[in-house]
Amino acid sequence: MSVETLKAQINTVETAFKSSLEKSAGQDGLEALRIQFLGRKGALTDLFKLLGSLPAEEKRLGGQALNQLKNLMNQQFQDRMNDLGESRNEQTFFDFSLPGDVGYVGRIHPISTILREIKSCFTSMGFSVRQGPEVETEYYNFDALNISKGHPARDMQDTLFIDESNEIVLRTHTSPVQVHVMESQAPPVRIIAPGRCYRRDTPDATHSPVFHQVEGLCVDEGVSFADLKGVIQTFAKRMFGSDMKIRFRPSFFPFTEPSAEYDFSCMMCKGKGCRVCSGTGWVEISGAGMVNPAVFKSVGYDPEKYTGYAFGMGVERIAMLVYEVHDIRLFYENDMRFLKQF
Ligand code: FA5
Repeated sequence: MSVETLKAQINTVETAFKSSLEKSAGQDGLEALRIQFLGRKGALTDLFKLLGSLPAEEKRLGGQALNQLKNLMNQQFQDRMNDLGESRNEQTFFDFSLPGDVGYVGRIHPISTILREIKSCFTSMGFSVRQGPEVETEYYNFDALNISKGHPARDMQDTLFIDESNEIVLRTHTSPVQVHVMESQAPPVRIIAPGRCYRRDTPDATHSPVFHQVEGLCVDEGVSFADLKGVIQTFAKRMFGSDMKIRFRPSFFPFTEPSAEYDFSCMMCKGKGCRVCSGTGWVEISGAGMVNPAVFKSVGYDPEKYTGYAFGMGVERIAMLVYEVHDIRLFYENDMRFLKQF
C-alpha cells in the first residue's frame, strides 16, 4: 500500500467522522460515535493498522497524517462533549443555596406619614379634617381672604395661573379652604385642611414649587390668641417632645389681624445654626393670626359675635425637622436610596 492510498482512506474516514458528528444527538449518540471512530476497534485503530503495510520510507509520512487525524477527531469530539455538557447544565442546574427573588414592597412616603401624624394630633384636640380644591378661582385664593386686586400681598406669592382670563389659579396656600368651610356651615368651626399648594418659588434647600400645608381654623364666641398659642404649643410638644421651643413673631396677612408667624427651634443643629434654619436656630413653620373681620363679612359671619384664629403650616418643614433632612428637594426626587430609609 502507498502513502497516497492511506491518505485517501484518511480523508474518507475524516469526512464520515465530521458528518456523523454533526448528526449525532445527545449523550448516547456521541458515545456510539466515539466507539465507531475512536474506540479500540474503531475506524481510527483500523487506519493505524495499515501503517504496517507501507514501504519503510513512507511510514513517517503516513504516521504524521494519522496522528493529525487522531488529534483532529479527539479535539472535535471533546468540543462536542463540552457543548452538550453546558446545555445540559443550563437546563437542569438549580442552585438551591441562592437567595430567592424578593419582590419590592412599597412603603408610605415620609410626607404622608407626617400628614397622618399631624391629622391624628389635631383630631385628638377636637378638630375635624376638611378638603378643598387645588385648582381655585382667584376669588377664593385671594379676594374672599381680603387680598384685593393690586394688593401687594398678591406679589408675596408668585402664582401659577391655569387660565388667567378666567382667573383660575393653582392655589398658593390652603387658606381658601377656610372660606369654603365657613360658607358651608355656621359657627362653631374647628377644622384642619391638609393639602398641596403651588408657587413659582425657585427650588432651594427649604423651598419647593409644590409643597403641603395644613390649614387650621377655629371660630366661636370668645376665641382668643391665647387659644391659638395653646393649640400650637400642644402640637409642637406632641410632635417633637417637651424640649421643642416655639416662638411667635409679629407678621402681616390680609386675612388675619393681628397676624403672626411662628417658628420651631431647629432640631437639626439644636439651635446652633445650620443650612436648614439659615443660621438662625429657628425654622419658619407657619403663618397664623386672628381671623380678620373682613373675612367673616365675606362669608356672612357676624364679626361682632364671633372671633377665630387660623394658621397654615408647612408640612415639609416639619418633616425636615422630624427626620433631620437637610434639603426639601430630597422628598420629591424619588431616589429609592433616600425613600427606603423611612
Ligand atoms: C401662608 O401661606 C398663609 N396662608 C398662612 C396663614 C394661614 C396665615 C392662616 C394666617 C392664617 P406663608 O406664605 O408664610 O403663609 O406660608 C406658610 C408656610 O408654608 C411657611 O411658613 C412655610 O412653612 C410653608 N411654605 C411656604 N412656601 C413654601 C415653599 N415654597 N416650599 C415649602 N414650604 C413652603
